[in-house]
Amino acid sequence: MKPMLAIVGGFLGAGKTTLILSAARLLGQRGLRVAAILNDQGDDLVDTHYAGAMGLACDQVTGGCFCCRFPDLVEAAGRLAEYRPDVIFAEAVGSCTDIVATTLRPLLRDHGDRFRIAPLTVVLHPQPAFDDPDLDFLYRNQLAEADLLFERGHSVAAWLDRLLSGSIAAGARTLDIDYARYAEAEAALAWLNARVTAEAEPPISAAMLVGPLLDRLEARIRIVHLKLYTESDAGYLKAALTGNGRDPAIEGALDASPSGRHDILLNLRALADPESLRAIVEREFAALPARLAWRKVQCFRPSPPVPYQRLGA
Ligand SMILES: Nc1nc2c(ncn2[C@@H]2O[C@H](COP(=O)(O)OP(=O)(O)OP(=O)(O)O)[C@@H](O)[C@H]2O)c(=O)[nH]1
Ligand SMILES: [Mg+2]
Repeated sequence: MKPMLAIVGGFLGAGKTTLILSAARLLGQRGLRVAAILNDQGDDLVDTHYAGAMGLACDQVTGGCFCCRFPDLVEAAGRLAEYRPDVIFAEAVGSCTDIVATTLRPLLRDHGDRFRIAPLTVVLHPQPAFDDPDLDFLYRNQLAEADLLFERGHSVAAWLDRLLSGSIAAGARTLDIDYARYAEAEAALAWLNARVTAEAEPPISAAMLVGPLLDRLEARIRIVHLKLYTESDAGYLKAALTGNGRDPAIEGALDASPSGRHDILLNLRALADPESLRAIVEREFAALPARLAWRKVQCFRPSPPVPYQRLGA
């Protein structure tokens, strides 16, 4: 049986990874094997670490979205097919749209012999609308091309049943989208991915490290999605903020004991220019009661989308 390849799109922080992980658990209970492809403009992805830590077979496409890195997507799916999964979920970059024309239809045309191509799911963002015109543009286009919508709080099992039923057409709606406007909207965002080691003497708990850091970053940055994943000998902690003034979502060992070393992975998407974003992040990290070693920092604006191919209406 060919594995089903199911693309899950939706805005930054909408809940794509959360949905994929819940779906993987449910399918696992039904005796099915699941794998996932995560996708981002940069590398060092919190989502991949997290999904891997949850025991999911994962691969990733980095350095651009599925549309611009189409051959990488096909390769990643081919690698995962070796695990003989029943379903491969592929999470698109949260600022990406026009997925039907650039990814789903080419998959249907050229790779339908290896994969059963599922309808495009778009996860609704908990915020019904964005007051920023660039974010609004991206989000509206994402919704317009969905074959299936998933909304938080609704039944994951019911969504899966529809996804797997074969009764919903895949790639039914293509967009008529202005790529110059699309590029401009994405360029309003800045991406920052950092890997930092913090050594604290006396040892400090992850919660004591992360809590004040989130407060300080939130006060200075227009956050679209901030994900922070920290590991120490006391366990892991994942914190996420999907906007300013919201409560962070925390998972993992919030009550973990103090530790002398924390390996931190930060993925931050913000309405900002990359240079100021990086300066703010470095300044606020420097205020931590710990000695820092910056292992890697990437900070950039997404480059204009140039699809590998496009099969319009
Ligand atoms: N309460 C609740 N929180 C959710 C749900 N889905 C996602 N979240 C939270 O929303 C935040 C963002 O979820 P993710 O699944 O990381 O979102 P994403 O779409 O994968 O984000 P990007 O990969 O950055 O585009 C996380 O902190 C989740 O815990 C949900 O169904 N209910
Ligand atoms: Mg994600």
